[in-house]
Amino acid sequence: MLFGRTQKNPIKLADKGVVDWKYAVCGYCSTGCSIEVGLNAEGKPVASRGVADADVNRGKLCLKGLAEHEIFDSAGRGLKPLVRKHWQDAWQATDWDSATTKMRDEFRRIQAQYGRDSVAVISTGQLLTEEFYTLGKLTRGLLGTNNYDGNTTLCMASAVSGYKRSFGSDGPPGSYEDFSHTDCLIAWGSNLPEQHPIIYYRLKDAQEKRRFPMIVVDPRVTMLAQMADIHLPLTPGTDVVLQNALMHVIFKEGLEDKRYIEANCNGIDELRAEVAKWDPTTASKICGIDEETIRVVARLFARAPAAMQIWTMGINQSTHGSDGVVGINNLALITGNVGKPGGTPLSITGQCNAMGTREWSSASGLPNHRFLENAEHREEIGKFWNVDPEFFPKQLGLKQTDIFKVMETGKIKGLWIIATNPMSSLPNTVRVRKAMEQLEFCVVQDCYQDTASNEYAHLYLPAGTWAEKCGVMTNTERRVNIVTPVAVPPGEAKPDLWIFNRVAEKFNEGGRVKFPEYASDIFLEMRELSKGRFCDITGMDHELLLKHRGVQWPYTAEQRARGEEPLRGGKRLYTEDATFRYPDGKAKLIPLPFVVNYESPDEQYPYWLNTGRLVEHWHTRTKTGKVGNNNKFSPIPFVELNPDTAAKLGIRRGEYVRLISRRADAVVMAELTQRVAPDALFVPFHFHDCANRLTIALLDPYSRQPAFKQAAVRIEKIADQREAALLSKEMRQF
Ligand SMILES: Nc1nc2c(c(=O)[nH]1)N[C@H]1C(S)=C(S)[C@@H](COP(=O)(O)OP(=O)(O)OC[C@H]3O[C@@H](n4cnc5c(=O)[nH]c(N)nc54)[C@H](O)[C@@H]3O)O[C@H]1N2
Ligand SMILES: Nc1nc2c(c(=O)[nH]1)N[C@H]1C(S)=C(S)[C@@H](COP(=O)(O)OP(=O)(O)OC[C@H]3O[C@@H](n4cnc5c(=O)[nH]c(N)nc54)[C@H](O)[C@@H]3O)O[C@H]1N2
Ligand code: SF4
Ligand SMILES: [Mo]
Repeated sequence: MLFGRTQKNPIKLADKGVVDWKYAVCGYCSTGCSIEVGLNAEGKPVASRGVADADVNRGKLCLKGLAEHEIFDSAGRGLKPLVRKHWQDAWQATDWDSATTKMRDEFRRIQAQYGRDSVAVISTGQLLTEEFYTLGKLTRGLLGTNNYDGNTTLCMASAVSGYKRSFGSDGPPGSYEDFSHTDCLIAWGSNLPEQHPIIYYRLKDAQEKRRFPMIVVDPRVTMLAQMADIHLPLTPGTDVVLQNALMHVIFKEGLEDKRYIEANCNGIDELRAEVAKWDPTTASKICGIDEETIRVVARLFARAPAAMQIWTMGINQSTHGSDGVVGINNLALITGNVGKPGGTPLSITGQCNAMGTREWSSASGLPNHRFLENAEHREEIGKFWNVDPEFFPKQLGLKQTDIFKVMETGKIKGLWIIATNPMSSLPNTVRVRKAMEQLEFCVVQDCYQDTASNEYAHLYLPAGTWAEKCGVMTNTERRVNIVTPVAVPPGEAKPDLWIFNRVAEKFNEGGRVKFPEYASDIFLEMRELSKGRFCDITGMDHELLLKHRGVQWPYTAEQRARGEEPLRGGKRLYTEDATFRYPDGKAKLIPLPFVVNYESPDEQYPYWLNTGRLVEHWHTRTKTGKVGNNNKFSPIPFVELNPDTAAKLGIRRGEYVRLISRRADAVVMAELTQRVAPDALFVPFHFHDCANRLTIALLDPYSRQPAFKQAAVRIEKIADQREAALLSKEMRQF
């Protein structure tokens, strides 16, 4: 294949002998790029390419998507179910029937001895939606534990909680298309070019066509901050103060949208009373942004005909996570920037199917945003599943972060971990280890056998991954898209759906509850449950999703019958007056008082510890650590350190240093960069036994999401660099 000018050094792509291309959605981030995987004559996946006619990515992929076919055949894949008596024993191979029988017997024994909720189930944002739905039915309908949650509590919980508090329901109201209509954009704690490269491409493309100002709020000079018109490097954890000050200016200068507020919002007086206290002079002393800049940004935002806000973990992962989201919603509501083209508060989701789990997994209640607390919902789902509604708990159980705390006290004895790696990804992992050691029976269901969490398992179930399976995923903009099977799982590994169905058979006395075997049939079942609801997918089926490269919800049977173009599906929510999900149709403006309730630097631990991500790696590196073209960019755990601080401490670039927090220590390589302020450090959390040995398990009071972005540490020089290198290597064996 030739590109560019044929006369001068044309780029030549290696011919990989692709004979067939198969369709999928990327299994990494929530952007939802459409991918085609190329198979050679032997049927082996050998290439990945973006799908040109897919609206999301328009032919493009980032470096993770481009190498995604390499994960099928990567090191460490689980090939057989494994069992052992104690987690310190050697593994013994077993067969699926014995494995699932053992699982039922152990979970039932533990429940009989310690109560129904003494078994916990921890799921993820990285399965297919039909798998989530099946797991929810099995957990809520048969296993019967209320301690069922997912890693989304580490990720999107604050966004969900903030949307619910402001609008009466979860559901991001905007689309990527809004970038093409907006006149001003504020990005709160989000580093799009690295974490959502193709959403960033959509933003950049729109900005080049219609110049609009971009304001980035982030203590670190991220790649996005470098592209910003105004960068606000605020004091960590103080976003709510800045939001209050922006609203203060907007009200003081009469820039609010009075008509919109009158027609759509409750609580304006209470909000005004709180923000009256946050004049820019007072606020700037706390958030570190000077008063004049606060005024300029407030005016830019409020005067823009359409203004948009996006955010990710810089907001969600804080003790003010849910409040930060409500603050964003407040700003959007008082300026009338909800549900209109270019005017939206759009939470940028994390994992490929974090949205699918919110909609269908029942982890936060019952399917399709139904609540356990609602008797009608329990009745309706009980009837539909053929489960006695009295079997359902009447209140939501513990969130993942609380489950681990309770586990440490010995009240939870059984655990099923599915497609998540909490030994690496939870804060304060020294404590997580103690919790895991208490377990009488732990099942890990993962596509890799060599994960840190599997160290503590008694039973390991080898799963297929990504396009070794079939089903749908929902992306950040509510687009439901399909993964078709490209490869078969290796060895005796099986798709998660198959595993759930086999486990369900063991719990399903007399076959009382129906568990369809195929994803397409499960989708039809979900479709029925979505009729007339907010997330209505009655107009969709697998074929339609494939044809259109995904369709945004809501897309109803009526829309389809009318022949309405599916791509126009659900571009925006709350497009008309009084369509919010509270009974009177109005949104709530919620005042946000501010208290410092997180760890901040002091004399003993003088540096802010900020943790996050790199473009080339995915979370705990179970995948990207094994793909050469990802891992080579950063194979070693490191800390970003300001050169002035390094000079003060006598630390040179490339030297190993020890970081120490009140929890534990970590040995990392020093990378000197102006990206971080002199009193701040940034450590990527991708490496096992590194960042999360240092982080603190303080939680947001509403969402129970951890404050991964704020902790205090000190730095120590290490005299023996050879030993430090060995120590650091030991720490990254996973
Ligand atoms: N390459 C890659 N992409 C990914 C992922 C991955 O692992 N690798 N993971 C996916 C997932 S699950 C998620 S959740 C997303 C996360 O995507 P992002 O949230 O964009 O990524 P992070 O690096 O976790 O954090 C974002 C920023 O928050 C900033 N921040 C820290 N403290 C504060 C604060 O107090 N206020 C503000 N305003 N900002 C602050 C950090 O400096 C950081 O730049 O990425 C998704 N995409
Ligand atoms: N310090 C710090 N910690 C953080 C964060 C941070 O910013 N800072 N971010 C948090 C956030 S936002 C997130 S989302 C979490 C992520 O944390 P985790 O969910 O723990 O991280 P992953 O490495 O994505 O774990 C997914 C696991 O599922 C497996 N897997 C992948 N695909 C499949 C599949 O199809 N089936 C099965 N059965 N298994 C599969 C993978 O091998 C891997 O072991 O980390 C959180 N932790
Ligand atoms: S931007 Fe996200 S969805 Fe798109 S290719 Fe990269 S990792 Fe995959
Ligand atoms: Mo996440």
